[in-house]
Amino acid sequence: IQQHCSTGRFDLLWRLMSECIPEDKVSIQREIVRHVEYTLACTRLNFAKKHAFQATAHSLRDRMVERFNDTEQLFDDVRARRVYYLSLEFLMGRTLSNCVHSLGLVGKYSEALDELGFQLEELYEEEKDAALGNGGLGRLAACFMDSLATLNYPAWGYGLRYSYGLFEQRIHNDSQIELPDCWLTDGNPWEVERLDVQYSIRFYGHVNLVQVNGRIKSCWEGGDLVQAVAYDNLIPGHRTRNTLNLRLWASRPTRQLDMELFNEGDYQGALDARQRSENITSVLYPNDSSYSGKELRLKQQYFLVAATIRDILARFSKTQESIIDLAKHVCIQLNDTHPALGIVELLRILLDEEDLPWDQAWDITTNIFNYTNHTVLPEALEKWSVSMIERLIPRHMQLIWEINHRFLQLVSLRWPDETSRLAAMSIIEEPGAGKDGVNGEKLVRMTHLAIVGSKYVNGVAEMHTEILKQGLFRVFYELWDHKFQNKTNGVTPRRWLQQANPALSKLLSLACASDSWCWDMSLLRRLRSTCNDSKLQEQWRAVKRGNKQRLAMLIDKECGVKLDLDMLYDVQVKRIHEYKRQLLNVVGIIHRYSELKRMRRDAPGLLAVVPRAFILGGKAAPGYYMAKLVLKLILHVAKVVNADKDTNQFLKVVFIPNYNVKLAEIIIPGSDISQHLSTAGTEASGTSNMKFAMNGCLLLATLDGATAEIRREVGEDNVFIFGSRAQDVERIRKEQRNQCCSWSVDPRFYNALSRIREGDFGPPSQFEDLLESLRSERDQYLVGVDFGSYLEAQARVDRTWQQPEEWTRKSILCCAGMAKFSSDNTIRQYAEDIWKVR
Ligand code: B1N
Repeated sequence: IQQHCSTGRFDLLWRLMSECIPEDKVSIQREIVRHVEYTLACTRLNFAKKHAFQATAHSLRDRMVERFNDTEQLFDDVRARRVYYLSLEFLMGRTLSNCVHSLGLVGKYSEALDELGFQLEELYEEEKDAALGNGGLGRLAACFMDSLATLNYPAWGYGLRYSYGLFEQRIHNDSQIELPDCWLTDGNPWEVERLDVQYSIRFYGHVNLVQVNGRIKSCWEGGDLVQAVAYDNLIPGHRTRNTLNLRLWASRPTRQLDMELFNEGDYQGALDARQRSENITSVLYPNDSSYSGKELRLKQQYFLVAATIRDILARFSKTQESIIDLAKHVCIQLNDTHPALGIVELLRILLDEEDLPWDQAWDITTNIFNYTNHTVLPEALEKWSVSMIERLIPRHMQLIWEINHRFLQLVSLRWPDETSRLAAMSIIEEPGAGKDGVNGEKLVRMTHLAIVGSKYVNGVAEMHTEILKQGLFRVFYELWDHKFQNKTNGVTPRRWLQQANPALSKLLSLACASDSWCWDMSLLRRLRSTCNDSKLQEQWRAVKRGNKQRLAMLIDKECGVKLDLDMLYDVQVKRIHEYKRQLLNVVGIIHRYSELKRMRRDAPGLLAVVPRAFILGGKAAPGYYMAKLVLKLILHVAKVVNADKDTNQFLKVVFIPNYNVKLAEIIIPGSDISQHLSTAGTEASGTSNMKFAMNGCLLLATLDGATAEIRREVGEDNVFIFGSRAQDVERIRKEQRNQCCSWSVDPRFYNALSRIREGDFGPPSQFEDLLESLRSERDQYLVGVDFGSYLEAQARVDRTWQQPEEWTRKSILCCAGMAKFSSDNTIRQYAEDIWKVR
């Protein structure tokens, strides 16, 4: 900078720049009040809580901007190799608490606000969740950003700035209704709008061959242009000045109006076209673990990667390095296949704009991209119709054909006589090859494109990665075993322990004689030696009771149901999906209810039964009929059970509407046990299991996803496991389908179902399709097969609860053994094994 400045100007800038905003109480107050008056244009003598929140947020944003600028300066100076995390979803939740914690300013901001007449904790409640994600996949991206910043990596995230995040769920007439999530109506004090960072993104049009300097080149022209505008969301590291950026793109009408329409006098028509382009980033697709082949979704995906690759290349070009060295300086992680078109987009630019030869362009591209797979469910594997891609991004379809052609040549060299292998590995699925080929359409298999175009491919838990290598991607593993890696998911202990559970955090710091566990969770292992200590146990139970109280208050407010603090709080919160088997839980509740009724009849006196509160929450995708039926059943069962004075003190069922990040932060610390019931082999990892265990909540789970690893870390005796094993599921399914049942389904299962069929929970006709799906020859997810084993596990839970010391011991050991599942650990492994960044 000095080279480009006169000495006087440089000295002045340096002096001004070196002055950081001071961190004392009075300066904090001055900054907040300054924002009230000059940013919000309110009067500083009288402002509402809402304005206090916004001004506080602005003052913190300023501090992050300082740190971010320094961070960028440093990484430019040292020419850091940079990593980019591309995701269609970032489920960030709220920012205020995380921000003051990471800047280490909780105490000072509390004090400063106190004198201004506000409680910091009250201001937390003013903030809406940033819900730009569906569930685990989007929240993982958010946890990763936190760890990347905290571990001082040179990383950026890239995503979309949806105007509407995940819908708001309301319950009306025992059904889910969806309302738009208008999260930006009061503005967003955290983001930095970058009107100077804009790119034109092309859709449709055609590919021409043009001659340039005697060479024939492909040139994509015409069609529609849409502007991508950058919005930066700064990500503070904890206890470090390192501050990263999550850049989200919003679509805007292009600056070029259709002049022809204007000249013809069609003013309205020209403006209508502008209006249409606003739609691309308007709403998040509300599907979790399934995809919809809608053109608008494909547009979102291309829009994200086109703007992002432009932006990455613009930053790279400032380094003055040659484009040939791009892969030395840049690394990209694809969060599932959703941004996989980035591979084709970079290749296109290297070929058509940088004029590199194919082999070189392909070599650079495949050394930059890496792909994380998050699911093996067939309905979630993206396949775009060739004709749709051809129309929307014609040059990319040409390139996909060429990539596939060269790839299949490689395969046939390796296995000359195996044509079936070509069909199995092809990026293109021919009509009839899979059941998706509707109307005889050719489809692009995005998983195959992502594998072929990536340096490394990873699964998100050991078991999931094995299933990829031995099952879904077996043919690719046989070709390229070196490409496949495991990276078990993790969650950030800052948000999920320090911020969500202040009472436990305090106790942990006391018990470990250090508060560094938040950065190094292996310190929590110290608890192992004192898990039987009666004083620690007492404190531990007091903390849990406080957190249960917080949860009980939430439930009273949201559901109008009062829960006794002595009940066992049994929680299942996650997206509603058949494979997650909320049905197993509900049918189990019906069984328990029937048993209670029977016991009441047989012995009207005292009952020696563990009182349980079943607490459920989760959204159903708006078009997912079966999930909505399951929700309806939960609501009906809750209504009947809660109204029954006979059983009331032993059994309550509540459904908390609109489960989201901010509710999770209260629900998880207040849980005694949590249920993770997916049919073995279907849940890639699960991440709420990690959050629950960290907070001293026991797990009742199938051996699926990350559960086996959690069990290994916290000890076999401390997790309640049940159900069929993954390696048996396919065989059992087949036997069930063929009705050659060696699998006798527990009679208690059919008895519970007859309660539904006989109308105990409302008109049974409404649940016909549900009951039908549970007939043994159609029971795809083995609800009936696993039911007996599930009830036995629940009985073990009850017995353990009756021994409070034993329960507390397990609870402590769960928390003590979770170091492996800090996202810090996960991110370090990505950085070392995949990204090779420091
Ligand atoms: O990703 C999480 C895992 O912990 C969960 O087990 C897994 O189910 C989840 C299409 C998905 N897999 N696939 C999706 C989301 C949105 C969409 O449109 C698929 N989500 C997961 C983190 O690894």
